[in-house]
Order: sequence, then structure tokens, then C-alpha cells
Amino acid sequence: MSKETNIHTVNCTAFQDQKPGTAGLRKKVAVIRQRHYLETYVQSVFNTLKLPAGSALVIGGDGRFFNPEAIQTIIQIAAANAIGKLIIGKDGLLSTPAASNLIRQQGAAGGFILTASHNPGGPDGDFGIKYNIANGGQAPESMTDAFFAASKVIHQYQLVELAPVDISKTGLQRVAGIEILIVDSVTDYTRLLQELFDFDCMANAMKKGLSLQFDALHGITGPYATDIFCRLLGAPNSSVLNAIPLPDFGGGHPDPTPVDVPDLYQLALSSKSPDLLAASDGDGDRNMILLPGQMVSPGDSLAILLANAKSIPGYRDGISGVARSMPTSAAVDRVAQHLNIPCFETPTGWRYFCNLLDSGDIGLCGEESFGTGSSHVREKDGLWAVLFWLNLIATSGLSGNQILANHWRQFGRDYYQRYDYFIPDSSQADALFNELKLNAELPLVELKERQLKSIDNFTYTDPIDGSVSSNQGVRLQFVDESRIIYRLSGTGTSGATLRVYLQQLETNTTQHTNNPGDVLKPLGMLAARYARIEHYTGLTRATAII
Ligand code: VG1
Ligand code: CO
Repeated sequence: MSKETNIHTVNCTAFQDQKPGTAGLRKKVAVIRQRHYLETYVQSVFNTLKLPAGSALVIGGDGRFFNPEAIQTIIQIAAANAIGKLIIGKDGLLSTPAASNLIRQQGAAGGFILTASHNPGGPDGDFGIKYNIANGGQAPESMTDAFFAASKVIHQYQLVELAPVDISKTGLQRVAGIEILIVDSVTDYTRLLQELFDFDCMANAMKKGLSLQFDALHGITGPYATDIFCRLLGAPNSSVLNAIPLPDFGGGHPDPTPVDVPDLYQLALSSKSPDLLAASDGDGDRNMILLPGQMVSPGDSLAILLANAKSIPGYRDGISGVARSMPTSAAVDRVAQHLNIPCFETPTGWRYFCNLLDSGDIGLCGEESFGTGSSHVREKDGLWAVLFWLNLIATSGLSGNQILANHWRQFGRDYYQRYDYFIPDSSQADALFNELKLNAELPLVELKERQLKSIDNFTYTDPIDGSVSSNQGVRLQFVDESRIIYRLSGTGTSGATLRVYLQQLETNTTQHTNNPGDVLKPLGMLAARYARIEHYTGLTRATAII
């Protein structure tokens, strides 16, 4: 039977809610499992992309509930849409940075990454799908807008009905006219990191007693962390916690923050703290770095990586430029200025870094939400960041705390926190935000608490392709260099989350405290009053402070 005769056309009604957010399409599992739902979205992607026949695609996910079923569906639709080759992580598993690497290494046209990142999993949790392009980065906004437009008018999709493809063994197979290559999820990624970092130096330091505790939170990083820290660097198996990926992440919230990983945070605060502690999120692209007694804020981490990059083999020649998402603290700006390299400010979402990474304008970038990365892939990379810190501690002979203190002494310190307000009724969040946007267009008012320098609603013009992204967050800049930023989250699957980012610069190094909460409280109260959060939502305090 020819391949064509196996293709079935299925009629369907378009869904109207398949709009990708900050990082792909994210929905409750119950929504994704509706009849035709995933199929129509994947077909809409193919209808938009019009990939040449025979193209290769990568598929993998963070192992959450529905990952295996979704992969079989994508195989069937890809087979009907003239895809020539699928490269799939064994058992359907790939961390987000490993998938990005695989797309690049294999010269694939792109790939589907199945994850809802830090969102909870399981049958009642969330699922997500995002499409990455040939450079390994997420589809740009113009493309995801086109996916959405296509999904609203689709009325049929094609598939080849197949028995489930065995994705549990590595190797090449030919099914329905396409090649399916199942690859080990870890090998290529580990090899990439070995090219960047000094594994001998780190292994030696660990032999001499440098201790590490990593928590994979039952997300995708367990197998990667075990390979890197235990097999290659000689750490004991007990140094990787919750190493087995589970479909529901063991019932937890796989978000590497002190709020969601309280045990690790408490260990860092205790007298038994290892030298370095870290955690990653469900899909392995975020990192939390903890040192004895404190967390390293994401903005400080990015600044320190830039300031010390030359001591890491992969970055020995220096960094051409750096970028941070707009809400990320300005700590890295001062390092860039010191190094006399450009510093770009982009909207929230890793995809906005990719043009700058491709053009070579930047070599390092980071977000406030515990995400850092470099030009080695086109996604943020949790384990990469942990290795960067480990390598830095090992080569410098300093403790993490000494590195941090030296940095603040030289560059000043940005106290930084994010207040999240979860608002079940999203119309309340919209009303609140509309007022903020309006304020941003009016003349500056006087606030009794501190003197405003400017208010605006951030618009970004991509320096490479000229595309414009507006409405990316309202920011209040104060004369004393402190800052309040408001954004609505784009990754939730119910209600709305208002994110309020607070930042305050301290240049007097004798006044440092390990409790940013005390320093930032007045700014947090001003932020709540200014946005009339209680008036619009009834909330008198943040749902979470991170
Ligand atoms: C959040 C973070 C943002 C990040 C996005 C995807 O988005 O704040 O910085 O890029 O998640 O991260 P939002 O819109 O909810 O604030 V992840 O680890 O999905 O890949
Ligand atoms: Co993630």
C-alpha cells in the first residue's frame, strides 16, 4: 500500500482558544485531551510552516502525564504531512535545553517540545506544546500568532493511523515511510557541556570536599544530573534528590524557588549546608542557586556569570554582549558597562534573546524567573547554570558567598523580589492592568513615598528583524534607582497572575542584609497601593513572594 493511501483526512471544528503564551501553548490536561484538540493544533503548525517534504523534526518532553500519548499523535500527523525523519528522545524524554541542542546538532527543521515547564503535572495538572525552529529556539511571536490564526479556521487534519511506535529503544526504524530515530536523551547534551566546562577541575574540587546538593524535583533533569554530577564528577548518588522523572512530579510543583523547594532552602540556611545547592524546573531550563545561608537572586547570578566568564573554558575569549529580560534586575547592566560591552533589554520570554544570540551580538542572557543561558543552545539551561557556578567555585578557590560578597563590593547590590498575586477572576486583573496602562500614558503624578522618574509600558523593537512587541509590562522608575514593574503572567492555565517585580539598589556595602524582604517591604506596599490591588481584587497580600 502506498504511503498516500494510508493518509486519513479527519473533519473537525476549530477550537478558538489555542493561543500560545510566553512559552508555547499551555492548557489543563483535560483541555488538551479533548477529541481533536492536539491534532488540530499540530496540523495548524504544519499548515503555517509548510515545511519541505522530507524535513526532519525533533520530539521530546519533560515526561509529564500525557507525554507518551501526545508523542504518538504527533508521529501520526507528521507522517501524514510529509515529514521525512523524526528524532525522538528515548521514552519521549528530552529536557528543553537538550531538545534545543538536538535540533541544532541534527540539522532538523525544528521540533515539538512537550512541557508546561514549572506548572504542575498529572491528570489534573497542565500540559504544553511548543514549536522550536531550526536554530533551536522557540518560534518567534509572528509565527506563533500565525499558528493561532490557522488554528481558528482549521476544519480538517491529516493523519496516518499507526500502531504505537516503540520509543523505548534507541536506534533507527522506518514506519509509514518516515525514519524514526530514537536517541539517548542525555548523551549529546552531556557532551556539549563537557566542551564548555572544566570537568577535571570540578571533579578534583569535589574529591577534595566541595559538596553539592541538587534537587531534580522529579522533573526531567534527574537523569542528566545523575550522569553529570555522579558519573562524571564523582559526586555521591545522594547528591541528586528526586532524580526519577514522574508524570505528576510526585505531586509537587516543579518550580525551583525557595517557596516550592522549602526543604532545600532550609538545608541551605542550616549549619549542615553543602557548599552549593541547586534545583531545576520540570523541563530543566530554570535554575535556583543556593549558597550556605542565602539564595543567589537570578539577576545577581547573571551579573556574576558575566563578570567571571573568562575563567570558564567555553567563554575564555570573553562575551560579546549580554541581554536581560526587562524585569530582570539591572545588576548585569553595570557589569556590561564595566566590560564595555552592549547590554540589551528584551521582553519576558526566552524567544526574544534568540535573534541576538544568532547574530552574535550577545553571548549570555538571563531572565528574572531563575533562567540563564548562553549561545550554546537557544533555550535557557538549568544544569548549565549550576555547572557554571560549580566551575567558578572550583577554579577560583573561593566559596560561593565570597564570590557574591566580592561582586557586591565592586558593583553594588540590587535587592530584588517578585510578588505574585493570583487572581481567580481574570477580568479583575484586566481592569487593574488597564488602569496601569492608562497611568503610563498620563503625566507623572507625585507620590508621597518616593519620587517618580518615569512610567511607561515597555515596547521592544528587535534590533535584528525590526519586529515590534508592545505592551510588555508597566514600569515605574524612581529617582533613587529603585523600580517597580507590573506584568500579567502568560503561562497560567486558569485565572490570572499579576507579577510585581521590585528592585532597589544599595551601594553602601556595609549595609548588606541577607533579608531582601525587609529592604523591599516599603516598595511592595507602594506597588500595591499604586496599582490599587486590593480595590480591584480584594487581595490584601501577595499570594507568593519569591
Ligand atoms: C514565566 C516567567 C518567564 C519565562 C516563562 C517561561 O512566564 O516569568 O520569565 O520566560 O515563564 O518559562 P510568565 O508569563 O508566567 O511570567 V519556563 O521555565 O516555561 O519555560
Ligand atoms: Co521551564
